[in-house]
Amino acid sequence: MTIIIAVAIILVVIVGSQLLKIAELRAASKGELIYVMTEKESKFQGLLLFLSFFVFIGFFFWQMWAWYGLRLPVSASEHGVAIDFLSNLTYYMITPVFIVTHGVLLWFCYKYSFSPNRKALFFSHSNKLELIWTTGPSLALTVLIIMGLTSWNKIMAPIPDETDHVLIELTGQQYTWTARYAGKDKILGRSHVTLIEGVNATGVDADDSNSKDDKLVKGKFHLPVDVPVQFVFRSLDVIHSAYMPHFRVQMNCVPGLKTQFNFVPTITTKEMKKKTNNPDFEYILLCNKICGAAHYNMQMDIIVETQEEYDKWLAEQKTFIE
Ligand SMILES: [Cu+2]
Repeated sequence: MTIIIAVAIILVVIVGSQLLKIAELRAASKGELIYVMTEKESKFQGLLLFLSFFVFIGFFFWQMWAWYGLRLPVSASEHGVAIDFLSNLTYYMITPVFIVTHGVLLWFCYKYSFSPNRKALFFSHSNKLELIWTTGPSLALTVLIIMGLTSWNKIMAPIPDETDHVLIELTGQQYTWTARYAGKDKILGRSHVTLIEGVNATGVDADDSNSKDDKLVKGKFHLPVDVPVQFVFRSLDVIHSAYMPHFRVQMNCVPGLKTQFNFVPTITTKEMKKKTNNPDFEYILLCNKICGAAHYNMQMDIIVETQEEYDKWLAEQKTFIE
């Protein structure tokens, strides 16, 4: 079957090129130039381009309609609401511009298609136009950038020590995550790659007294709802990226340095199952850098629950020394 299709395609190409040659010869015998477009042909091509605008924009809206349900559910973190707002605002601003510019571009292909009776207007400069198309986008971008920077600064500010919070270190390595809870002292013990050995897969320093109550967790980790969570990210090998889409969080995990992010989860897993009408819903931590062959499998479930449920779960986890 493959051979037949291949042969058919080759034959179509040969027939096509032969037809073209015949047309060339026919035109040459009449003294015409086949590659010079007539006004009629040009108008027709322009019309096709203009009509393609409706197909193109139609497809654009069709995609929005067809895949609307695939969007992330409502943000499950405080700062995520601001991120969603900015993202939506950007779309509301660029969509009309996108449609109008493409409409004008393709309409002009028709309106100003070749005509032997029209001389092209030489038009090199207009201060007025330059001013309009420079200040317009600049103003729009300034608004977006100022709003974005303000949100970013708020989001990226570390949690002050005096605020009650949970401290978790997430370590990425090919192809797994380890979460380390700071324990009762709320301080993560020292860790270093040179200490990685056997079960101590993330190199926690057992001699540091702050390490003694640290808890290492694999597979899934829990968060209390409405409590700020400070994350510290590390990597043991290549660059990974901690991606928690439902909380609108993504941060690179870079070997040799620590990165941070904090957020307040606002919706428990149970509530989200109801909201999304999906009894199997789970929050998830994914690696979002293509870090190697099993990258796709580098993930952890996140359970957001009430403070009591969280305390109970944490008490059951073994400390680093155990
Ligand atoms: Cu990875």
